[in-house]
Amino acid sequence: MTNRAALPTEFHFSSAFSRSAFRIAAVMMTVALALSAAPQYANASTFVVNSTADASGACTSGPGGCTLREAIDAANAAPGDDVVLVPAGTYLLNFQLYIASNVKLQGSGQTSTIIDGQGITRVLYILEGGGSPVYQVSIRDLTLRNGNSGAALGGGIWNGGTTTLERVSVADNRANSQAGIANVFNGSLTVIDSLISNNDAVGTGGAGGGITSSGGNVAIINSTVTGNDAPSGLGGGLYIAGGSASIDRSLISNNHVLDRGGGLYFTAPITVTNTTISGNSAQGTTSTSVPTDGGGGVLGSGSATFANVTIFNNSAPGTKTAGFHANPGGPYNI
Ligand SMILES: [Ca+2]
Repeated sequence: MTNRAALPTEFHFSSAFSRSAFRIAAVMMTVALALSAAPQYANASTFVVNSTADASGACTSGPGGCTLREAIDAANAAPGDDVVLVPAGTYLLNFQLYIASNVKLQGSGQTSTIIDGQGITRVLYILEGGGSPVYQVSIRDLTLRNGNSGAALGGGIWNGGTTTLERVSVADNRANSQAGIANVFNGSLTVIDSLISNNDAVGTGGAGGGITSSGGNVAIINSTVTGNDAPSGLGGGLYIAGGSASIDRSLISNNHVLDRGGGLYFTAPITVTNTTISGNSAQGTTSTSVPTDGGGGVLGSGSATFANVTIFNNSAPGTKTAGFHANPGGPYNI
């Protein structure tokens, strides 16, 4: 028996016709599998980034022919829902990337695909749709870091779309206010298996170090929000000011704020479950007229449900509340 006969290709094709038929069937099967795996991108074009440079122009398939900016611009221009594949590399931006399309941005891993604003520009702007979210955006397996939007909101991400982050790091971004991610208008944000770290809202009165929402729903699932800072304002880790929010199976730790709500500050409805809030701190500087104010871990007002939440080792000075402080406005189910 020959090696060939022993291979698992023993279909014993008797003619060129049957081999062609098999190939066609195989291609159809591959297409069907691809479509079933990503039905929301069924009409997708795929743009493959092959340069770490930051340049604008046509996205072409030759060596160095498609930068990240060119791939996203191509996806914005192409009809249908598109995929941008971003291989391992550090992508230094000179200006923010602008998403105005349904797009899936797929990196190769949080530690290998790095998109870096160099401290001079916001990293990602996801266009709002005049008050309603129009773009479906999925970002997976990459890091967005070192953004700086200055006086504008959202040093890492300005989100006006319906956006999901999965296995994404949003780290070391700056803005005067709302440093890591600003969820705005009717934008909605889902954060899964991700890390929001060391983002700083550095302006006077700046609020929201990690994630801020004045928009639609924010859902944080199995993620970590840590080391974020609003050194002169409210809401070091998370600032939920509009819409609604849910936090599940997550860790909010070691965030800091000058004023109130070191880990979490909320004035909109929120549900927190199966989550640990620890090591956060608030100085409570503007709350001297309310001696128990502060909220090193959490400070909020409005409807809230906390279930199976561990709040420990947070701090605030003097008589101010270290762990959880709720202003009138509940009810609270904690
Ligand atoms: Ca498109």
